[in-house]
Amino acid sequence: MAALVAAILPFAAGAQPNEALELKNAWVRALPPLQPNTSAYLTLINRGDVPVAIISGSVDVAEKVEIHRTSEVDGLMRMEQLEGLSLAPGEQVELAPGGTHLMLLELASMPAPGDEIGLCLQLASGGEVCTVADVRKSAAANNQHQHH
Ligand SMILES: [Cu+2]
Repeated sequence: MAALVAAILPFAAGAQPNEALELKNAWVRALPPLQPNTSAYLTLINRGDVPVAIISGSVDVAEKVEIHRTSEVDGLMRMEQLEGLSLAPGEQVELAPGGTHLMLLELASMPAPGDEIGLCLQLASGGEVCTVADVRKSAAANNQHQHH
């Protein structure tokens, strides 16, 4: 086993791949307080020169984070869990309502609008990228006022 590891290691000694995932505009949807789960959205940009694979996420307010995709099947909106998300160098992916999102499961308590939540994504490379997500009721920051 030791010989095998030694044989593989020098392979990594060449040009260091530059892995750089940028997280932007992260927000968490505030739902009624008794809901056990909610969702988080953000923009992912691969600023590096190698592909980036996201394999999981974590937040301090929920037991579990899953990567979900919403799609319409026979006129019904359904959520499907994804194994992960991959971004090619330069690629940008929007996680937004009605599409791909992060599902925050088994919340300790529902976050309130105005809260800030630390959100991290774990990468297949072993790295981790973190950001701060704002808590809001809806996608548009300038659309906070509900009509009566
Ligand atoms: Cu979901």
